[in-house]
Amino acid sequence: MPKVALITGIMGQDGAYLTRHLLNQGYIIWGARRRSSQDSQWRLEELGILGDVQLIDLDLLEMSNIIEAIRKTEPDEIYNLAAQSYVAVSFSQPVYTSQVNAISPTYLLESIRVINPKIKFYQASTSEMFGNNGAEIQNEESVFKPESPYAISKLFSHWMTVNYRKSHDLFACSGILFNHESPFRGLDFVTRKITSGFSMIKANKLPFLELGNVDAMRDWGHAADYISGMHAMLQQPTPDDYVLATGKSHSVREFASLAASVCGWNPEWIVKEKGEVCLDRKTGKEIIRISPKFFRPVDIKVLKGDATKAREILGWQPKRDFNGLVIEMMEADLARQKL
Ligand code: NAP
Ligand code: F7E
Repeated sequence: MPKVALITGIMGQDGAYLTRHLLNQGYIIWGARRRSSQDSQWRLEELGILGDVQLIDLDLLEMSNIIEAIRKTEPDEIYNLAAQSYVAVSFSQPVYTSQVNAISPTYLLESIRVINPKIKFYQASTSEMFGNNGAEIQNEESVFKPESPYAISKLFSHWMTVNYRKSHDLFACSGILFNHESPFRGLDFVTRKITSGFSMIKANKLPFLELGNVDAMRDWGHAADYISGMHAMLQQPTPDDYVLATGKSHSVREFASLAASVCGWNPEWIVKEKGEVCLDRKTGKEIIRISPKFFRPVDIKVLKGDATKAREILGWQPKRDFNGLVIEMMEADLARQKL
């Protein structure tokens, strides 16, 4: 009998890659998506797998949607990827963020406990939970010091997942994933904002790109690599929590400089009276302006993850590196502009 997986957030970046991965493993996929007036199916369409999944309407804020989805789909595994996933937005929508990211996963866990405690559960936790904890590198034992409503809401659902495992014996795992990107990344996250913005400058549709804190450093991996780790967590004899990360950290400035060079520019960062800018040295054209609009009330300076446990127990390790990721994302956005 093929296994059945219910994936919340199937229309997001990770949902699309996870669906492809599980289809390749012979799973039957139920994709939970919320109603939207915008086209959210494009990732599954681009991967050519939209027709291979069954979709079910589910807004995480409606407990009845969750109960009905679990009853109807009878899953072996639930991957909870749906979230208000924008850290910056969480500062202006803290209550909504907490409801979707903290309370809704609790609805899910409680529904599993009541309907069928044998269902395995994956919770999409995040490196943001570590915040500015002062450690050079973070693993499963590191101190959590969340710095945004997003991180706080995710820490709540992380501990709720751990608690349901301990108190109700659920097979519930928390994947503490560091930033992972791809050509399917949402347009507001900095990596895709850069690659899509640069492609629009090249196509003469945008004069220059505005960014915030370019000195922030993140451990950026490729989303397609991280999906197999999520699946592997639910295939172990016992449930546990795992960090997935590359172990290398780069600044937003490095990401933007490398993406600029893929576009054929020669980037030079200089401080002008109006603030810092990045120029193309060959033409003198401004390609980036630093704007206070995109700075956060609190930001995390640097994140770097230690995925030793995932490597040793899950046999997981990332295949793609930072340079390859930037080049792939930049080339994909140039191709989208037919450049
Ligand atoms: P994403 O592209 O933003 O996808 C999130 C999905 O959640 C979207 O499809 C969204 O639907 C859906 N969603 C939001 N609110 C919902 C609600 N109330 N009910 C039902 N669905 C809702 O995020 P991602 O990058 O794939 O990340 C997947 C998960 O991993 C998220 O939980 C994120 O917080 C977490 N995470 C991500 C990273 C990363 O670097 N990517 C790292 C650590 C953890 P719409 O399509 O309608 O907006
Ligand atoms: O910001 C800086 C910004 O929004 C990265 C989510 O998937 O990963 C993601 O959260 C850094 C921050 O991702 C702009 O201040 C500069 O320091 O791409 P981001 P994030 O906040 O790291 C974690 C692991 C998740 O769990 C989240 O769901 O880049 N930055 N200038 C900017 N960021 C944005 N978005 N836009 C800028 O203009």
